[in-house]
Amino acid sequence: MSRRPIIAGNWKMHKTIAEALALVQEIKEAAAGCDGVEVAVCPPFTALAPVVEALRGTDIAVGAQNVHWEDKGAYTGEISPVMLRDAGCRYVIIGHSERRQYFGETDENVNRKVKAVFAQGLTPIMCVGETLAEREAGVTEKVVRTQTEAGLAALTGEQVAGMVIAYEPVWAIGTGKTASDEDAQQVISFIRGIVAGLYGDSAAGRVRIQYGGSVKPENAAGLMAKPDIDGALVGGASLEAASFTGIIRAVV
Ligand code: G2H
Repeated sequence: MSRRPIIAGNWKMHKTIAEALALVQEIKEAAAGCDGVEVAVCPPFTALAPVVEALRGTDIAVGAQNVHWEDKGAYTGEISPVMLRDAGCRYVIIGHSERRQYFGETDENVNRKVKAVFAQGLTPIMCVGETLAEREAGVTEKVVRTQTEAGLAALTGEQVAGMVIAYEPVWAIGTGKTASDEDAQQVISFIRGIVAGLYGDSAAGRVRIQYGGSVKPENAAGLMAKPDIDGALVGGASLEAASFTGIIRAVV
């Protein structure tokens, strides 16, 4: 089954509106013609609407980095799926390890958010991954299974087939350490197997599963050559047009 890879830039808490617009202008020019790969950028909330406007008429999608599960209400400081749809987003990153680690994101909340995002016609990029201590304790598969099963609970097979899962080993995030191509392929294939068990072979064959964690132009081609790796969620290297488009070009 052929799946179109997706390279998504997770800008985290970087870029003012002016900086965001300058970056997408460069990405737009440099990524022109890279048709074999889907490209998405995930700016901070403040830059979402201006970036959507700047990318209008291109194939580059825009995503948010977090969301609340309610559509509206007394949740000071939160942003709802309705607001993200209104701003022109297509994707929403959910359950990034930094949300889990610093902001108490639980598997249950990840699942609520995934369902809420689907209800507004948006597509979740759901992140899972083990810490260094968990990897060293030999419980990577147990952790990834728990996160994946909880995050995907009560979805339909069609929803799962259409979403994106990002495998991001926490020890490889922003550290310069990348999982080896084989390690990443092994865990991502394991995740695809979990999806097959829950939602059947068709959903497992269609769901796109990215790798994330210190992806750079130098290591992207090897990772993307693996049969189950369908793109990358890129942090640090997505903040400069040259490195981000270098990764895109390594895939096409
Ligand atoms: C993992 C990744 C983006 P980086 O968090 O989601 O960041 O590429 O900087 O490791």
